[in-house]
Amino acid sequence: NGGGKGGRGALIVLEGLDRSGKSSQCARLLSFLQGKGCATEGWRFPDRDTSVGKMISAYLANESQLDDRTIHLLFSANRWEKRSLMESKLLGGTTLVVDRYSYSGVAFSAAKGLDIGWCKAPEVGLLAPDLVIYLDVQPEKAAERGGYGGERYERVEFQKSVAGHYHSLRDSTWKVVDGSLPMETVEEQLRELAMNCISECQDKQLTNLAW
Ligand code: NYM
Ligand code: MG
Repeated sequence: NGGGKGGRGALIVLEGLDRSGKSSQCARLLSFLQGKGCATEGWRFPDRDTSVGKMISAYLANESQLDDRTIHLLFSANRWEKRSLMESKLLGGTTLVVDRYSYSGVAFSAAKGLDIGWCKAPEVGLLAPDLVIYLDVQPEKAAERGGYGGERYERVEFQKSVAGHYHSLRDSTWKVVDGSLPMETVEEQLRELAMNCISECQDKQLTNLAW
């Protein structure tokens, strides 16, 4: 791992609107850390490979209809079904770079009008990230980036509301990076944030989301 002291891995989460550049930056960060010889895996939520993930994927593709609270709980269940594996990877010294996490869960559901407290409740007890990097891009700018992929939620007005809810979730683990800067500049900032986080969290205990 990063410091070679046999400490735990870091839980690093990237958040942001659709088309904010998260997936590209996750891939770049992952190969950078792996190139440094740091044990790192790239994860993403929703994890569409599980049976719960397949239900989520069908919903996002508008192939199925689900009640707003039902889909919220499925997104949460999709994190819960991965919790123990995440924990063992982290304790074994592997850093996880995760594309979306509980903050997406809360921000997107709250943007539909669900109560924030109700949205947060099922996330309590999941692993708390050591670092949340929010890629800040204006909803209008994000929409210009090659357009949306046709999934549910990919509309500018809705994304504006999501952005507002993300804003209200910011806490001390968050670092906001200007996602409208050139890709290489963003990449450089992420590298530095990640390297600092990895070395700082080696001796820190893994905690749970408390909300
Ligand atoms: N999304 C993602 C949620 O609504 N709740 C969640 O808990 C998570 C993890 O799913 N528009 C939304 C955000 C995205 C969509 O994500 C699919 P992606 O990163 O495009 O696969
Ligand atoms: Mg998407």
